Amino acid sequence: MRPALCRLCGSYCPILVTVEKGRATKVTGDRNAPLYEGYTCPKGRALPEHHNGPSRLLSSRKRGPDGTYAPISSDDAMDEIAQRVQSIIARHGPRSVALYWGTGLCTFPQNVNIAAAWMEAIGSPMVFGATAIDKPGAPIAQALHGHWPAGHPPFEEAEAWILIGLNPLISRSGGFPPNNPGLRLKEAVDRRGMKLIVIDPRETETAGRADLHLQARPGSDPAILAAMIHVILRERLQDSAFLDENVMGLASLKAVTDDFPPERAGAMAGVDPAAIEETARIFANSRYAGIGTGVGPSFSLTGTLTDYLASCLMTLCGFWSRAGDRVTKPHVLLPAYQPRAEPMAPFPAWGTGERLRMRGLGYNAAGMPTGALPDEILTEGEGRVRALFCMAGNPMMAWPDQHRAFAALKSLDLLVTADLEMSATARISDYVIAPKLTLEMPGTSALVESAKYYGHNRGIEGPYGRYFPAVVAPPEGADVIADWELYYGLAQRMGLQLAMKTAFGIGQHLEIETQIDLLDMVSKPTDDDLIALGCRKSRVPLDVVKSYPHGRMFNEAQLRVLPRTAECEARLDIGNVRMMAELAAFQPPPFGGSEASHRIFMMVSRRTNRMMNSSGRLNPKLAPLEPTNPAFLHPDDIADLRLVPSGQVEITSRHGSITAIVQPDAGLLRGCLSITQGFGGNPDETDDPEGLGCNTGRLLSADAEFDPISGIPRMGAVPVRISKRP
Ligand SMILES: Nc1nc2c(c(=O)[nH]1)N[C@H]1C(S)=C(S)[C@@H](COP(=O)(O)OP(=O)(O)OC[C@H]3O[C@@H](n4cnc5c(=O)[nH]c(N)nc54)[C@H](O)[C@@H]3O)O[C@H]1N2
Ligand SMILES: Nc1nc2c(c(=O)[nH]1)N[C@H]1C(S)=C(S)[C@@H](COP(=O)(O)OP(=O)(O)OC[C@H]3O[C@@H](n4cnc5c(=O)[nH]c(N)nc54)[C@H](O)[C@@H]3O)O[C@H]1N2
Ligand code: SF4
Ligand SMILES: [Mo]
Repeated sequence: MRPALCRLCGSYCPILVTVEKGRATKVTGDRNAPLYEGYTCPKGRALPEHHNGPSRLLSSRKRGPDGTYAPISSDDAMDEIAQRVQSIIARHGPRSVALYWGTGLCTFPQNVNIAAAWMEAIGSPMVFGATAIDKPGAPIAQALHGHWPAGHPPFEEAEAWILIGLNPLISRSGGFPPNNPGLRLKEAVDRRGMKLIVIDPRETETAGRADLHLQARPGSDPAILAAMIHVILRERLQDSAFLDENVMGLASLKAVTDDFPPERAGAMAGVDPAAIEETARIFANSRYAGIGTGVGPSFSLTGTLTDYLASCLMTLCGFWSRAGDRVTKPHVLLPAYQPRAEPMAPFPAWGTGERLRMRGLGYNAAGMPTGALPDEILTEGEGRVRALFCMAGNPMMAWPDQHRAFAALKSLDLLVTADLEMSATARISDYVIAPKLTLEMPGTSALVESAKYYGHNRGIEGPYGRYFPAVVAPPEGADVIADWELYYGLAQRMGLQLAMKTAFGIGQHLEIETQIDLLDMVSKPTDDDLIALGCRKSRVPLDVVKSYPHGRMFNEAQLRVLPRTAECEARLDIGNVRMMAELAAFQPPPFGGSEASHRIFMMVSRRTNRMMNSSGRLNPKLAPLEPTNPAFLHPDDIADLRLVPSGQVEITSRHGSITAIVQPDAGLLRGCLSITQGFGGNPDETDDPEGLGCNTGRLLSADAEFDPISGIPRMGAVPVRISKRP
């Protein structure tokens, strides 16, 4: 059995892989690895099928004139793509080439670094990622509020934890410890008596374990958080000494939240005002407490304000590590960094980079606005995107507004997708590049260390470090390349020098200067060379980390927070003008109305245990267990609408319509419809709600409503009508 990390999602669980005749045959949790206690999920345990399943591409494909796909060698594919992209650049300029990377980046983060290096070498700033249609408000809020580099105390010291639109027992996502969230929750709630408070319209797996579940209406979170601040300031529960020393903007925050007494917020959110008061008191009376935010508020278009107010709550109560405290997230594979008990000042969250041609959008702290990329492809004129490279993402399943995404991708002169299978996006691509998969590549735990840059409560706690070699070779006879090798191969053919950038921070908030490494363009580096380059300044030398095959807690790398320096003038801003104006004008989306004799429901998204977004739907171990994505409704709503469980319903928004199978969920707030994304087929394929499921992206519009900074379109709290299909 060979030790490795599962890299299907950002949790990076340690695993043991049984290898027979050169193939992975079984995956279990690795109990000898620290922090995770042998934890895995069904997706991780299905890694052998991910690698060896019948749908895996063992060679690249090229689309012929009749629309069918034929194998092509990776070298020939790179020759042809290099020629085509050069002629597109010659005619239309480098901005006509765009890159989109998706969640498969977890496999080997250097893949994106090299693809981005190629984009820089050709001179195109059009690099888009899935993070801009996920929680883009988190980094933007951090820019507006400022950052506390010393971080927060460890989770095991928290006396209360608030989860807002986040379901870590299933998503194992940031905002809660990613290492074995079930056990962390049990230890905290059952053994330590930590108070868990969940704000979610659904009684999720996590909410079922909470002390308090605020079953709020989708899109109402800012009102609840503003009322919590109201209560804390009214009852003087804030940490005034911390505020005096480190913070500005208190008067503005107080003035605006004065207008959010719990009664008003409770009416907006549909929750008991007493529960909001109780939440505020539990939070502020804790020695330390934390808040995790998920995609719920982000999709409801309140992501930036929700994350900003969550940071304000942390700051009001001074829940940040102080001089002398142990640093909760010390560096191991990241370069040495000594935090101090002082703020890093707010910085501009937008307006510093490339502008899009539409909607006033541009580069921001969350990257380029992916929600507007289809229109950059469709809109005529100079700068129009004509070629798209899609790496480890599946736009046809993931981009909001599926019909528009389809029209955009079909209109491209060149679409190159790297995917392990003929995904929905692969099925309309000119070239499909077959990649090496995760067990076929070495890796490190650097990603879980740097996750802290994407939000204060993300990433792993403690001085944990891990390296592992590839576990298996690609199947015999396969012509598969690492995702990064496509961009390296194109650069070689185009005579370009690549410079790999490794950044330690986000936007302009950099703890440590970005590292730039020129790649040898004659003799190709290996996966391990790229890892070594990225770790060349690591706090613990990579070779030392390598000598512990199951990973280790490098306690010798543990640090204490140093005191504030006399010169530090930076202050965290809890009264940002734009955020205060947005809060003052805040109104939640209308809930429970009716239109033309139809009740209006609010559609919200949920994740399922066996799929990673659209990934897993062709996995022979997982797919039969999760064949479709039912539309969940409260049983009383099912009865009111005279529907029958497992019957077909038509769901219609202002922008589109899909057919789904209805299922009861007694824990769902009445008036909501909860459904998983990433299912269904392409618009030119036959709808099959029972076999393929349905694509909720068809109910969304890319431009009807969107966040003015990140450009994320409304993807949650979407008004829909539901009717029975004959
Ligand atoms: N309607 C709706 N839309 C949504 C969401 C929603 O909840 N509702 N969620 C949004 C969110 S949060 C996100 S993050 C995005 C996700 O957007 P995407 O990342 O674009 O979508 P995924 O379905 O995660 O696609 C991952 C793809 O990568 C492939 N893959 C996996 N590993 C590798 C690898 O190592 N190499 C390569 N080349 N490919 C690999 C998988 O087969 C899969 O096709 O979708 C967003 N869109
Ligand atoms: N098993 C599994 N794990 C995954 C993924 C997966 O597809 N499957 N996807 C990965 C990805 S890309 C991401 S981004 C993360 C996401 O991880 P999470 O952020 O935990 O996402 P969800 O599990 O969809 O939980 C979102 C919750 O928000 C609630 N909600 C909806 N609207 C609102 C609102 O306006 N306010 C509040 N307070 N709640 C609301 C929903 O009911 C739902 O329970 O998970 C990652 N992990
Ligand atoms: S939670 Fe599941 S998919 Fe994510 S890393 Fe762990 S085993 Fe893999
Ligand atoms: Mo995501």
